[in-house]
Amino acid sequence: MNSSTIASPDENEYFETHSAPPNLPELSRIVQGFVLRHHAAGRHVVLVSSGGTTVPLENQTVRFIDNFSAGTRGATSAEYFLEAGYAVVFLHRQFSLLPYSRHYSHSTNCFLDYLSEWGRIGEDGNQAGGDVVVHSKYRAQMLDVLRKYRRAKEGRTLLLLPFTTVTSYLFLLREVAMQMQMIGNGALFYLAAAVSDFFVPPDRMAEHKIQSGDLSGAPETEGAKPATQAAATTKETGAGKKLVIDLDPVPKFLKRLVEGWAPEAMIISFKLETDPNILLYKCRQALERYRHHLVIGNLLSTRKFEVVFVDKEGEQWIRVPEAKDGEEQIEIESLIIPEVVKRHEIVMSAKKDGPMAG
Ligand code: 9Z3
Repeated sequence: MNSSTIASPDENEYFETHSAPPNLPELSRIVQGFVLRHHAAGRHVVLVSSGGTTVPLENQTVRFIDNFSAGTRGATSAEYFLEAGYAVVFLHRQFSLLPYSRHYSHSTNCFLDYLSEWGRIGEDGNQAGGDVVVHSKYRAQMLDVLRKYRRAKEGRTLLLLPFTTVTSYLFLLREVAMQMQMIGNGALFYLAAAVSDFFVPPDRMAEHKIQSGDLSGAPETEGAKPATQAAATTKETGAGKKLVIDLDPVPKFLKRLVEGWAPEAMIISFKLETDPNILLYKCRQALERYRHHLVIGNLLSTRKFEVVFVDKEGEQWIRVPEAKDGEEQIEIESLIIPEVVKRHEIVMSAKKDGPMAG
């Protein structure tokens, strides 16, 4: 199916009125090569999206709205997919957590705390000809991470694609999905990124930094939108200026992904809530609305300890067992990924055996 045949006016308008990332054609070629190479080697390919998207309030962006996500879910999941033999396209918010380096980059330790000095003490009492080594306490764990990282690097099984804004995320998602179409249901989408639901349309976007102070007497700003047109405006309240933001809804791209961009792939989305009473309802609603394979629900406060898989058969909770004394808690992704892989295999074999086979 060609995506353009089912594109809604909203979707078309979004892509027509926003600029694609300038390096999109080059990235597209890189993704194509990556997908083809791994498919030829008999590997499945998963797109893992990770981190939050931003919504700029100004063209020359000083202020923006962000979505919560450190990238832990995505980066950790990517590691377990690589362990399970998948090639991973890691579509992530720039500077959020990355597979492997996540163990050191965002820890409460400074990375220098993992290191110690080793060497000879010179005559002046200072270290002379010394070396920097990993602190013995961290050596075994770091060696394990290093070996996995090297394996991914040597096999070129991890492709990093950064985004910042919701627009760059959507252009990249569409492009990668189109390239992954060639591997049919060997493609898996694991959408853990926290994607903005609202945006500022380009025709209502301020060019320059929105001013909170008094500008009377200042030279006129080139490209300024009249207050009536701008999506973000300041209003005098008497007790100071108020910022009023009027955002449009982002078109429902998950629907486009399922129906047009990657109709044969297995698609998994995440649903984040804070109110436990509505989590299951919202997961079922998403499944009903987009008709994809699986929604993984999680609550902000317990996301590292429990998630719920919701599909058309029902729901299944996955919980991290309590750690015994002195033991480290296991990562919930070490339970999520094997379950996802199992379900992907079922989807792939069902298609093989189905009426369309052959
Ligand atoms: C998630 O629910 C992720 O699991 C988290 C991961 C963002 C909670 P961290 O990166 O957090 O480990 O800190 N992602 C989906 C979030 C989202 O915005 N989903 C939309 C929704 O819930 C649908 S695409 O409506």
